Amino acid sequence: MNPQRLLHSFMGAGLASLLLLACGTRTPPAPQVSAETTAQALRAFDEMKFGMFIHWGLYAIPAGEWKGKYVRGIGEWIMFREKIPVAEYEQLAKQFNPVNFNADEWAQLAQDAGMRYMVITSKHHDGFAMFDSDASPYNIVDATPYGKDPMKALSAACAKRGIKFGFYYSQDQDWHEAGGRGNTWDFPEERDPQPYLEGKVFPQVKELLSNYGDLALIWFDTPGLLSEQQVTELRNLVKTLQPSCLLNSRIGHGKGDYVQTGDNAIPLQVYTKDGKWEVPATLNDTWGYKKNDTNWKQPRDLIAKLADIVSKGGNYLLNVGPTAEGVIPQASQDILRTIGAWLKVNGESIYGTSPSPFYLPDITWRATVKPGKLYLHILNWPGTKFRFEGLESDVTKAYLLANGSPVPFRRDGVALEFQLPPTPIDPYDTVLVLELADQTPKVAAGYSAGELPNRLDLYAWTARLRGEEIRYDWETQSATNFQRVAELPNELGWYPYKSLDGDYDVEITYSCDKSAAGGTFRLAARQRGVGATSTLRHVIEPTNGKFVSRRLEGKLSVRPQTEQISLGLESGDKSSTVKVRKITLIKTAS
Ligand code: FHN
Repeated sequence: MNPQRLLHSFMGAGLASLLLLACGTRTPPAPQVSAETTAQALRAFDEMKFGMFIHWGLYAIPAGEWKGKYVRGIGEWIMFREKIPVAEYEQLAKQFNPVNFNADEWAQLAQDAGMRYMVITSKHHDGFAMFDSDASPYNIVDATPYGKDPMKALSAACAKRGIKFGFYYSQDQDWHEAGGRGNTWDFPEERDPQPYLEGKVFPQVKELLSNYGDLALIWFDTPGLLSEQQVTELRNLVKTLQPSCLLNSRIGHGKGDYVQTGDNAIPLQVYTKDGKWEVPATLNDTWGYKKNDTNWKQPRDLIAKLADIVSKGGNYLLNVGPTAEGVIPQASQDILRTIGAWLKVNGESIYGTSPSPFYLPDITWRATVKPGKLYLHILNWPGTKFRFEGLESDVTKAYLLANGSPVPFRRDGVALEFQLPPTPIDPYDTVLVLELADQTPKVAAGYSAGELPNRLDLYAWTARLRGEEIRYDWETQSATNFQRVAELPNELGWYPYKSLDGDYDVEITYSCDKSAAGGTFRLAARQRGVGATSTLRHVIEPTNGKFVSRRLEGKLSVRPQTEQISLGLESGDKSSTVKVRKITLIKTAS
């Protein structure tokens, strides 16, 4: 055992850190990282577009069930939700033996899926290190019968395939430590994060940056209450060891290199004002493995979301939750390989592209760009006539990317009318390529990504589905099953990212039969840390199963600081089967 590990086993993180500090192992001062180093790393990150997120840890053993009881919510939060004492949760380590873990299989799956980078939980909020750590004996090598470091094998397997590698690390929340945030059932006393940072976080982050080759990024999470100085120290540590390693915005205090959206939260429209961004997203309703969660998103939805995100300027980091035996669930594998098959044919329209220069009016299409080319991703087939408005550049050629077959078209002012086949040639996303006379598409006035119209449709498909019961139906293009569940209600959430500022009239388009009418929609603009800042209500009427649009009473006030516009039911499960297609925000002169 090395001296640091020895110190920890005798003294615990706090005391050991004081001693190590005194011995001079403190993090060095701000490193000089040239702007070009970061810019280059960001360009490489931007080009990759699609990555694999992996949540793997001790929580895969209970897999969503504790003492025979189903535990709601995301699987990796089971310790917190059930307030499991450290002494009890720690026992899971003695059972953790992922004998079926095969790093090459995981990396190969990422490659088959067309994912260009991988980010895996090195330590989640439960505090357990999934790598060999001298900083804490609570790690996979020292505390489990498995006794090996899977991260070594995984980083090597990714490097072999040219897949960029990065670590997730929960820096502030750590339910295993008194100085970590979150565990108030074992540690009710006031917390001092500094000894925990010095004794566990800084040394572990140093290990991650020293022992696993070049890291594309470190993915911090839930920054919480760390001070600006503490976060700066963390950033400096990373940049000193690997200047080109990117940091996500969840490091806190604006110290990240790129922006993270909320979980499963896709910006409403093209979003470029805050630099590069990424959407972390689940394949079902959990990050860590839950044995009963089979609510898998379907390839059509995921491929369309990939096109949607890339079209808006982001990267898609899509999660898998392996079992305690080390296996990625077969359903996840099948879905990912289907996405990979689509990317094999259509990858040209995703990797290395720029976002749509057009505002996105509905959910028929999304656009991506390369010099001299515009890719139109047709997500909802419009039939044989497809009218696309707003392109001024001359189109020299139009064809389907999948088979090269030419697509006839004619111009009508700033509109192009394409003659499409009656049915899509790809069940998920048929890409129409336009070769342009200009390197960069010229966009007609009123159609550019920065110019939102006075009537703005927010479709259910572009919303985050919150809760375990709510579902999206492609046939009717609507969301349904808004169950009222204490704590975790089912809702739709839209994320404007500073694109809206004003008081809006609102229409809601929904359908509802007699038996389900009578509940109340609640539409709210919410601000982080504040809650609802503006709320409108509407009593649900019977519509005989037809979609109707109804104006809500009052105006919804949305400001740049509004994080989310959410729609749920205020009362009465009886309306849970209402189908919501969209809300429309109508800007009125003030
Ligand atoms: O609390 C975590 C959660 O468990 C998961 O890791 C996600 C992934 O983005 N991040 C936090 C919540 O935002």
